[in-house]
Amino acid sequence: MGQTAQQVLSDAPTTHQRLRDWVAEVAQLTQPDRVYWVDGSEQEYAVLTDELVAAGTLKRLNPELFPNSFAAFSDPKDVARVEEQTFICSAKEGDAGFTNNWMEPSEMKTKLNDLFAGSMRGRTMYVIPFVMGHLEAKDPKFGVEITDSAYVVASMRIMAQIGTDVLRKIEELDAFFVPALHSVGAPLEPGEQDVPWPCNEEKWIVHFPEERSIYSYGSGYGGNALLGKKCYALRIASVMARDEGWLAEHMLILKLTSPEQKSYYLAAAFPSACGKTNLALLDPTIDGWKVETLGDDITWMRFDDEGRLRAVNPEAGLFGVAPGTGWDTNPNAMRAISKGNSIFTNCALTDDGGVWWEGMTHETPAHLTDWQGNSWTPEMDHPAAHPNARFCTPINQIDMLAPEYHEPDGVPLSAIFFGGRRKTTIPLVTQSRDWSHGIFMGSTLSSETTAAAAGELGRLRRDPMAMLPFIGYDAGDYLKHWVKLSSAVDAEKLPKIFLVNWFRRTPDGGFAWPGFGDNSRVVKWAIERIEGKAEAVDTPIGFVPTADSLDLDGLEISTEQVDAALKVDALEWAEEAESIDEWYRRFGGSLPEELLSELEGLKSRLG
Ligand code: OXD
Ligand code: MN
Repeated sequence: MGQTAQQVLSDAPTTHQRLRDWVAEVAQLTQPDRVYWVDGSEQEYAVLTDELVAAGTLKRLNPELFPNSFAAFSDPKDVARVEEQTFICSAKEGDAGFTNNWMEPSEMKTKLNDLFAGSMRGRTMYVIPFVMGHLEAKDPKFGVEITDSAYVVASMRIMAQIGTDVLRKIEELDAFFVPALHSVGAPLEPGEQDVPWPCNEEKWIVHFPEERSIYSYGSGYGGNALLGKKCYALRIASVMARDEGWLAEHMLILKLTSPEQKSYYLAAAFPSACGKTNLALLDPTIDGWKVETLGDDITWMRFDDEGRLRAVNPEAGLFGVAPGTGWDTNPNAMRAISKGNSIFTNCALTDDGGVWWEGMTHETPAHLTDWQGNSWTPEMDHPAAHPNARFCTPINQIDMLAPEYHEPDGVPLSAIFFGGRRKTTIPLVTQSRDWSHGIFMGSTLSSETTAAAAGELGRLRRDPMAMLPFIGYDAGDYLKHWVKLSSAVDAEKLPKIFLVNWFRRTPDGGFAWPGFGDNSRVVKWAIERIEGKAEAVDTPIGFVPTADSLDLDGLEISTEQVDAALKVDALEWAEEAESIDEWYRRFGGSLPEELLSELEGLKSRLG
């Protein structure tokens, strides 16, 4: 049936002309049965989730185990971000760079127009005003997502501030907003029965950096469909940041307080599914140190008037990888999740109406329903939860949330960590020689691939600043931006940079380092380096801890393990330098000179 453009306009609860026009235009194109403006209220959430339960998309969990929480199960072909189908359609191909897919913008617009034409038929079109970061920020970053998925609306309410308050602020400031259009690409013919997880085999995640717009078609998976997250707060925000003089990064933010009650803030970049949420919610195993969190995935940073780099988390929720998150490994996350108000996707179900995933508890339940709805027992040779199963939980349910999370201007950083998942070569921790060497470390970051993106697992790939799938423009220009932005700042005030690797193996194949809570020992060493207290060996690759300078009190770890964790192996590094050389050649001419000099410096130090 659909609403006419006039009806859509007369029902629009806003005076913001550009928004009115865009909503009417999208409704005209996509032909939904009705248009609904999301107010963000609790009551609305209750109605939407009831509807999703009735439709079979959500299953209400046992409220005694997980209050006000739901499980969703996706189509098995829609479980992760689709990087091959993710595009940066800048006006010039060179501006997208070699790390992105590109198509000529008008050609892509034609394609998208065809795909979105009638794509919401038989469905409701939801309009979600949202803000990334604080509504009271000096320059609040607004977006409006239009989607035909109520699952997306419910999840966006956890991940961002959405609804009427945001809309009023957009009107009051007559503000710019990023238009973000999403459709699962599964129109319903009259009388056609819907499926629990509508989606389309064909998927497109497209960004137009110059006009700062986002189009996502065919997928309901969070990283493809909750458009405030990767699409806006990283890809589009990285372009805004380049133009406006700040940084949008794939980082967590931690607050650390020493036994002497001195506090420090640290941001850390790791590729997807490499333990950012675990580090963000670290439970320290060393006495007297306190950890609080401000964020687990995305950090926006800018230099303040005093030349300090300040960081804010633009998100309101966690969209964490469930497998590997457990009462042993991450009790803080488990406590936050157990408070409820969460949406779980592709986890297994327990017989008493809860969710379970690999690593959640010591003992595997004797019987489960796996993420594909089949009866499951521990003898089976496939995991019960999908390896990229997710929990979506409000951040304010974290007991250890630092009060500064709520400060619009964020916190001044003392340190930045870059980390990857590497079996060899990269020591447990290396302090960079200086800021420029730290950018070099970030630019050469590498990791074995994980289940967060569709594709082969365990393949080594370079992932600059853990931003490979998220840089919204040319990667060389992005690195130039890092170099340029800090060049005018007093070097003393810059955060100290460290490269870390929790995943190195011993010669017999075991993990050299226990990881999780014991990573607090590495953080402590980094803070002591900043304070000028901890010893280090000045190696060709940077400053690596002496075995004595790491606090290993109470830790059961063999000398062989410590040696394997800290080793700088000349042969491995000769290969690494070669591989960095190859990586750098892929940038063509756009790599900053400073980084080429850093590579030359490394090679000459390695001899
Ligand atoms: C995420 C990702 O979901 O990086 O955070 O894929
Ligand atoms: Mn991420």
